[in-house]
Amino acid sequence: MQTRRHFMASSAAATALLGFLPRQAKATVSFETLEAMSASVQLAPDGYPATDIWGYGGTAPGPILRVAQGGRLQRRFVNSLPQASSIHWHGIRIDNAMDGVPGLTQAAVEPGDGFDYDFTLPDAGTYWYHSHNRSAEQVARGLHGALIVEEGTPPDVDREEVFVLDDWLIDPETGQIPGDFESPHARSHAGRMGNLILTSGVFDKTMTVQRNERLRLRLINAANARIFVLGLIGLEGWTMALDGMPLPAPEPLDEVLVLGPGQRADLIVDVTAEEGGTAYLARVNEARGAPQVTFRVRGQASLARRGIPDALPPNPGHVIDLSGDSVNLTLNMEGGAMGGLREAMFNGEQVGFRELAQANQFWAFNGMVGMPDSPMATLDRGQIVRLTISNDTAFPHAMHLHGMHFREVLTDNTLGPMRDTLLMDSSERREIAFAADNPGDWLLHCHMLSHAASGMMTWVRVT
Ligand SMILES: [Cu+2]
Repeated sequence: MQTRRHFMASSAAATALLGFLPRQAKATVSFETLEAMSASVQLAPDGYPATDIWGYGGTAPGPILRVAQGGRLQRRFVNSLPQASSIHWHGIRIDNAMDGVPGLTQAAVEPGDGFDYDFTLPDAGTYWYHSHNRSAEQVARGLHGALIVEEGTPPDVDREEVFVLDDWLIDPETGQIPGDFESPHARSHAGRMGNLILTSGVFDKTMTVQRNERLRLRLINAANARIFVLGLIGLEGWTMALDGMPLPAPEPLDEVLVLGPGQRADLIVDVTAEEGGTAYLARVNEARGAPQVTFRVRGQASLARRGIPDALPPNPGHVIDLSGDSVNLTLNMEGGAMGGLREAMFNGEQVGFRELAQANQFWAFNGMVGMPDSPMATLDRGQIVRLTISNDTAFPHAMHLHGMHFREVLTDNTLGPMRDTLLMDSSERREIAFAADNPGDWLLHCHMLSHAASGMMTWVRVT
């Protein structure tokens, strides 16, 4: 007869076995991992020291993730960093639980822990993923990468290139990233600017192309604060999509393309420079212009250029109809150096600007500094929201809404392109409209990451 002791021992063994087996079983179907880890990489030009970074898979930017439109992205995020972290999937119309915002949609993933990200991707386009914990530090250390959602029928081009634009702050003597991620000056002014501008982790990115070759360029501004002002030299083309979303018709790019932090653009360009010549994607706001990407033209792809490309197929849904009822909201941005902010609510108390500065906080949304406990608005699912944003500060800001794209309401009451990040100049007042059609708690913040860390953060709830 089985003794009680024997029974307990064997049931404990059985429990242990049961506890063990499912984990084993799960491991065989587990997601591919995306591991955030330390690594040493050569970012600076040859002759300079290598740089210690934090990167997904040990590279910066991380691996390009590609998924078919309507498909599913499944990754086990493994945090091998010395800090807690999370991944935000920027611009994705995502299940709220997968949005990667610690304290709002999930707990930060502690060192040594993991988190399974699993979501569908309804919209084709150029997106990106990045850390959303201590992001002013973690994104600057390299935790970002491209997320490409491919159309069922891709446009007719000869090749595609993904260019992640970033600026790194590197000590040229040591090659290392200075640890002053909470610099009061960066926080209170334009944000943390780098001294080494890279394209997909490469200094002076150069590639060989052919005359009349047609390229699709997917540009992503992954910088903490830098605004890229870009132009084409020896290339001619069109803006096809902004922030992932196709424009109704290709827009000739004959002036500059401005990309604020977090923003993306899809271009189709033809190489028009002569054989043996050089073409550039260039930063045209710098003295005499500076090459972002250099294209050496060798040979000829065809005798003549092709015609104007067809528009990219529109993404499904995204209806913003202003003819019916709407909820009207306002967001006043105040603070920063030379901003004249006298006082604001911080941690439940009204405090003066000097006291805020001592707490290393500088910015307010509607008189409130930092992430409020309650949402700035609770919206019924499906409501149309019109949000007027006033930038009463001396600096530009890149306002990013999670979970839903918006369109700008232009002065003639027409709607601008669909975006997820709006770059606003100092003293501007702009209106955006969106359909609150994705339930959950969604962040609305400045994508100058030092600004987000020092006050510019709020959220809306869609019920
Ligand atoms: Cu800002």
